[in-house]
Amino acid sequence: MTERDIIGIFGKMNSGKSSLMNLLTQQETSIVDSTPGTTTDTKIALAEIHGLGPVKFIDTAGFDEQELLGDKKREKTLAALKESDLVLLVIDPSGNDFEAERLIIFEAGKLDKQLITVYNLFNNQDRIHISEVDSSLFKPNEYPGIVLNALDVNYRQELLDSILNNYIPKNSKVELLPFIEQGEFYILNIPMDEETPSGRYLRPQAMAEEYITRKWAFPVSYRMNLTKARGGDPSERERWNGFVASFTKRPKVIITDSQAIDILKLWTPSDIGLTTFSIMMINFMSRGRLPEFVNGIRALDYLQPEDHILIAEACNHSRIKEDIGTVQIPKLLNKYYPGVIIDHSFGREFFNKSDMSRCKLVIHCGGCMISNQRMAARLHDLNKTGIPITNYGIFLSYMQGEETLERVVKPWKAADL
Ligand SMILES: Nc1nc2c(ncn2[C@@H]2O[C@H](COP(=O)(O)OP(=O)(O)O)[C@@H](O)[C@H]2O)c(=O)[nH]1
Ligand code: SF4
Ligand SMILES: [Mg+2]
Repeated sequence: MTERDIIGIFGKMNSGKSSLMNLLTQQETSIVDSTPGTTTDTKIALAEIHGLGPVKFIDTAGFDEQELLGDKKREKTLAALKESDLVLLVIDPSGNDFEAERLIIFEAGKLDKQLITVYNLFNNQDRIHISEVDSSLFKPNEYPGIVLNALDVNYRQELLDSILNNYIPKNSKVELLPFIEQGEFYILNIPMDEETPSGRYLRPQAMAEEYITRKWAFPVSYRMNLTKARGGDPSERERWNGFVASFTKRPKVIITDSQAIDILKLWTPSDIGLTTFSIMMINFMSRGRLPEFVNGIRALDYLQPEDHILIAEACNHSRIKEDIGTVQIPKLLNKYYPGVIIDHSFGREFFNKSDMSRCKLVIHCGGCMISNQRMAARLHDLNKTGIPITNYGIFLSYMQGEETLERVVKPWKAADL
């Protein structure tokens, strides 16, 4: 059974939330009244949106109602916000106090919610206030929006289109490894050093192992000794060769830590596919937008000294000695693109820290710790500003040459991504 997408309607009292709910459901499911606070509770309507599927609408109490502070109503409204996959924020632009809206935006942001602003015009003249209100509440292009009159049924289709065009449904999951075939072997190359936390795999490694097993295929892990491999110690090469030769059925694809790509481009037999955990993760977190990240790498060919590059990590994990984002990638950039200026962003910060107008390329981590929504928002912002984005795995592969890049992308192309 597919789960219903939950669309919550939020805003100040009398902003037109219940009217919007009625517009969406075309029924009198909510009580609409001009006496403040009529929607004493959250109201629910189940509906089917053509092109989206089954949805649950939640009409909520005004965020600014006096009694909301600290009482059950407030809890209910916050619970509705938590539950919502999409927040419709209804704003009457004629007002002069937007604290309630600010609070909703803040809470929705904390929860990584998708949000669409709905400016509800009680009066056509109110239109002139929209841009001022909008710039006081949001960063440019932060969220998509629509302007309408909630009582006018002619806006119904426009509103539905805005939802269909902007909302990423929760059921549109992509496959983690779309090329996995039942009954086949897959090698997970997991180099470990003293600093690798014990007792668990990293999230992408654990996800890959679980996914392959679930697909009735066989994940087999190899702990590569990178120091020995890079140092030319023949014992590591022999151990690897022995491992690969031990399969009675050839493994289909090797999924490696991106850091080991320099070794695996040389050590992977030509009949076995090769890709990296970081590439797998960025495709999954961006819901199948790997081609954008692959195209993004071309920006390297046009780099000039003084150009800025942003290395973005989506979480604040503890940094190890030979950290990819802060040590290895900067080293390669400085070597092959002397004079470029490297900026970093960690965790939730992204746009703020470095000056995006100067930025010529973003190199993003696998993004395993952020939500699909936040990743979509990042891509949306970059697309608007025309800044290309690539990824750690793609970058490290490209640094090994065009052929290696082609090779790590091939399993995904074969899966017709
Ligand atoms: N003229 C006009 N009145 C509206 C509009 N939207 C809502 N109203 C009226 O404003 C009042 C409050 O609307 P309601 O939907 O109950 O607001 P809520 O408190 O946010 O749920 C009702 O009398 C609605 O008929 C609109 O776009 N134009
Ligand atoms: S979010 Fe990025 S930096 Fe953090 S663990 Fe995942 S891939 Fe690494
Ligand atoms: Mg209401």
